[in-house]
Amino acid sequence: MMILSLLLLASSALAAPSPADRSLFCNTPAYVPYNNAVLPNPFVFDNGAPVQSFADWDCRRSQISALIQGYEAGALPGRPPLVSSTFARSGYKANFTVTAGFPSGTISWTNTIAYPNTTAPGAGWPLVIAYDGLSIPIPPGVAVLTYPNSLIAEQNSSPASRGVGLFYDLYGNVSASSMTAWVWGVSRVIDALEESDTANFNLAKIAVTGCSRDGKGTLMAGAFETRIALTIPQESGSGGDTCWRLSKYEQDSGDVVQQATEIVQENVWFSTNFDNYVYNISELPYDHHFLAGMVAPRALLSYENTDVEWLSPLSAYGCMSAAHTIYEAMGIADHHGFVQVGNHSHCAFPSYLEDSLFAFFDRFLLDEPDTNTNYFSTNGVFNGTVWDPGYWIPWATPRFW
Ligand code: MCU
Repeated sequence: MMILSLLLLASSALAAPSPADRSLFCNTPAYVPYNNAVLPNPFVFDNGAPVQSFADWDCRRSQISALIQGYEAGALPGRPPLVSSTFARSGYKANFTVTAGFPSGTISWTNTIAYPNTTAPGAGWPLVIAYDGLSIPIPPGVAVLTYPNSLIAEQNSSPASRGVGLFYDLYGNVSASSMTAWVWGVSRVIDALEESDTANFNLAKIAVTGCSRDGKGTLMAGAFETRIALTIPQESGSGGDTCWRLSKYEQDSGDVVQQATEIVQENVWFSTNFDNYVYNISELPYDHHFLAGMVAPRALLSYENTDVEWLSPLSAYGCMSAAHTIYEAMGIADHHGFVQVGNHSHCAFPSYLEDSLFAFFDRFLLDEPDTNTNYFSTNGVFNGTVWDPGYWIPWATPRFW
């Protein structure tokens, strides 16, 4: 018997791990030594081994999640034991109040919902979660839930807003930045919707959007909350769909853009740990193309505005071009859109952008799977700074499929 068990042990130790078992071998440290001025290659593991398949990417994505939390976002807590909601509807409006926390204490906040004034589809309404307030047009047949993210974590200034808001009333003095706290709150809204008999949403069809600082938060939500089908950050600028390295390059080239050294002093969107890296950006073993890549294979459509130099226009285009390689590796480049124009004020949405926006809505929220979503473009107005993809994106893109 003893010999038999020894034999069994030996043979299971020698067998190649199945894809499910491989996750057991996925190491996800929060810090890894690194130093490279150009954009890091998303297609190598922390230990330098190549990432070649969807199964590899599952592990790589977990590594990226750990790194982003470790270096700049702080730790994202999971679902607490208590999550519940109340729902009060009047006509096409409703209040959806979420309560979440522990037996020792909970927090509550009210989200407002606007329903379409037509008959609900059998599967329930597709839903857009709008950070603070909506600044894009929404096509007919989609409901909007306005999420009071600044109540969950304040974002007025640094350091005054640090640790202020409902999330911190619940968790105390933790590493999570305001943007991370907002992700947690979005996840609790979705938890509560999953358990609500009355709200009537199709939870396979959830989008999230927000502009500017709330665009940064939107990208974080799409990256960390996999129940979101479509992520639409609008003019998120630095700390959003731009890369720290490219914003530094733009600034060093003479443009006045927001970069890491400024952003950590201005507000509390990042953890205090990020202060240790803002003068040593090359030491980050990731950049924001990895953050955007965490959204894949789900849909991501970001808008940028070259009229606002502060938003770091070259950085946004370069960073999203780098993120695009992750969608290309998956064979779904058209799940990732980027549209960068000028001639409008910050967070305005000119009507000629509706083609791309509604195409993404049609395809990913409104059951029109054949819609063309190939939208990846810039007007190229980079204030004289030169974009050199061969230098910044030195990797070859693998093919997972
Ligand atoms: C683009 O988002 C921010 C930007 O990062 C800040 O530097 C600036 O103060 O505010 C922008 C914003 O949120 O505008 C509404």
